[in-house]
Amino acid sequence: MAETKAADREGTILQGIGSFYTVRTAGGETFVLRAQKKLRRERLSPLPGDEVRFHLPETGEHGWIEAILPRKTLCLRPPVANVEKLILVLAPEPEPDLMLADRQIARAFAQGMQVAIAVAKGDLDHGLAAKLAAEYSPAGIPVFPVSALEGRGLEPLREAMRGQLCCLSGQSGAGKSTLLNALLETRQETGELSRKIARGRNTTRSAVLLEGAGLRVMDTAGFSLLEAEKDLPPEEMKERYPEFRAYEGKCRFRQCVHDREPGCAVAEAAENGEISRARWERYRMLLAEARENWKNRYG
Ligand SMILES: Nc1nc2c(ncn2[C@@H]2O[C@H](COP(=O)(O)OP(=O)(O)OP(=O)(O)O)[C@@H](O)[C@H]2O)c(=O)[nH]1
Ligand SMILES: [Mg+2]
Ligand SMILES: [Zn+2]
Repeated sequence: MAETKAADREGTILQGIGSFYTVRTAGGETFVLRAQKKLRRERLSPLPGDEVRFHLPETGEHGWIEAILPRKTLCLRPPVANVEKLILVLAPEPEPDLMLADRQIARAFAQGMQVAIAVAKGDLDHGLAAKLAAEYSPAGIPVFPVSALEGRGLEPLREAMRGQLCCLSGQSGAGKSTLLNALLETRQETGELSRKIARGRNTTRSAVLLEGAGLRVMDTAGFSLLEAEKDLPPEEMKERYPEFRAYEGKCRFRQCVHDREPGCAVAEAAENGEISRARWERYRMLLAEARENWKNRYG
């Protein structure tokens, strides 16, 4: 019989730490692998969520990731691959930065992801979820009030997450890891846990894909700044706002970007509350920023 090379296998990256990647196969086997040099050379850094081809050595040592299979979606911040639904976690504290939320939502839509909002720490404040629902439901973004502390609202959120690779994202301290523990009934490190062991604030450092309760979810590190996109034509910004679609073609000017041009149907909808006025105002700021970046894109 002819000599056979160790068979190629496939799996999903759960987590990358340094140059080591934890990969799980469909059969549930887990391996710690390194990425072949050519992948690093091509700047194709493997990411959590990536589907990869790998091989195992005949003896000892770790195996090697040989190839990253084509990605369905790519998120640069947090850096994760193949996410189908972004679950934005907002909470009464830290105070939600809705401009940051809108930037993330816009990029998720541009990647073809679905978006949902989880309003965490419902035990602290009961008004935030209603305010966010009013702002985001015209965009078709469902809002789920939850409290990991009280175990409330978890099942409707689980229901919305089933069958899709989901990613929890949001500001540091919003309660992502705590929420994920409640959803999956696991124990990831959270802010509180670390305070107990007196190592200072020990929050999530890198993305990790977890599975359980019929869910596949990534926990990610919180952040508070999102660097600007340099290569976005400003007139494409409006395509990332699902709530504008019903008014497309109804503005006076065919090239209207809904920045308060005369006879703009979107501006009118925002003025009379058919869509969220606050979100439209933030859209206009993001549009101004996109114009500025576009002008300076070769600089
Ligand atoms: N009152 C209340 N506090 C919560 C709840 N969920 C989380 N917290 C607290 O919020 C703090 C931050 O929680 P984490 O889950 O670590 O937040 P995170 O979003 O994962 O933060 P990063 O990993 O830094 O991005 C901790 O002190 C939690 O105990 C909740 O449902 N109610
Ligand atoms: Mg965390
Ligand atoms: Zn318009």
